Amino acid sequence: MSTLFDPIRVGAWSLPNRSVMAPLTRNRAPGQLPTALMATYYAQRAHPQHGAGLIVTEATPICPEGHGYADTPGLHSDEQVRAWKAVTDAVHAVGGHIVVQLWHVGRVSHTSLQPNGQAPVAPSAVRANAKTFVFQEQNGQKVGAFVDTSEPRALRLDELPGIVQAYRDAARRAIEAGFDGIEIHGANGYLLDQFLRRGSNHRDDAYGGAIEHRARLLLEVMRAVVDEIGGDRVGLRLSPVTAANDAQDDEPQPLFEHVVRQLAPLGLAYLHVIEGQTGGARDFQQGPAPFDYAALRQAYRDAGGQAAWMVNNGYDATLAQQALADGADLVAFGKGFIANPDLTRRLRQDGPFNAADRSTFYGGDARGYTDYPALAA
Ligand code: 8OZ
Repeated sequence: MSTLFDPIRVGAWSLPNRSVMAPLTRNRAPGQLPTALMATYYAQRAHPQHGAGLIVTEATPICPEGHGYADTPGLHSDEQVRAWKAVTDAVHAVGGHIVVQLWHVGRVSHTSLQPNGQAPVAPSAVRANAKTFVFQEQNGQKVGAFVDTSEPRALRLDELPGIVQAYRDAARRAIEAGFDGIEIHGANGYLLDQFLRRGSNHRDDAYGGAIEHRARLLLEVMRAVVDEIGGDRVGLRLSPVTAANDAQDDEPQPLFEHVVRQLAPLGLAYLHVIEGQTGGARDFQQGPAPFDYAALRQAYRDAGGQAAWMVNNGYDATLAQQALADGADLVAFGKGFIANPDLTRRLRQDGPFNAADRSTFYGGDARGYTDYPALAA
């Protein structure tokens, strides 16, 4: 039987192990530009045996309107492509693999983070009952603060092709920047997830209403990026029952089974599923019954889908091994990789593990970022 420490072929990549560094927002990219410190951070976690078999970067907006948190790095300018190239070069220099997570926050934003202070865009003009992260000046100091999201405006039908094009352009830029591929962020209540769910999508056009309509934008985005860079370099993250960022839907099972059936012909590298409430309870539920993740995977396989199946949320070594035995291919770890650059080595030898310091998750400098020690050689 396979273990977390065995190599695996995923799409276009030969990965040295099955432990994945989950996408983690860290708010250390002033001016929306990746930094040398970020290159160090990712390279520390990229060792083929001790680190992640695959790194998924922090969520990275595809266009200026896609930003919803302070100091997140974008991938919509040539300058950002050049800055990301230093990150991918550093990861590849130690033998690692890295994909960039492509993001549009939709309504989870604040006017102060939008071009010209405009309203964030969304499927419908419904404000998310959620917070976003901004920096405010206090006595000349830059201080991080969580504030309510702003009231969004509904995207017009004629604007949706531009959204799809922005994902396509970002996918092309990702390859130019030296990434091994991309992960589309379809989870956690951001734009694509806002279209999927009834709580945030009140449209009465071809992109709202029936499940087939609400899934349309996500599927158009997936087909566009696959056409641009090839399915074997593309993953997708979903979170079928999360309530993150006010995501709400009473019928997640048929919704997400429809989505994965439609994805089956695209030849994707992987599907990445957050089980339960993001960063919270694994048995979290929306709708009438517990979500059946095995049925979701079976729906995908029955439709001919062959992508690797990546699971995430609260995994430790024991639970990860159980998931692999039950048919998962990859396991993504978040907080574990924040605090342990050599997490895979520590999982293999059963610890010890550094504890993650929550106070340095969002914003700041090297502290709580690149200063977590690896085990001595
Ligand atoms: C934590 C803070 C800000 C953003 C997500 C991109 O939940 C995020 C995120 C997480 O997917």
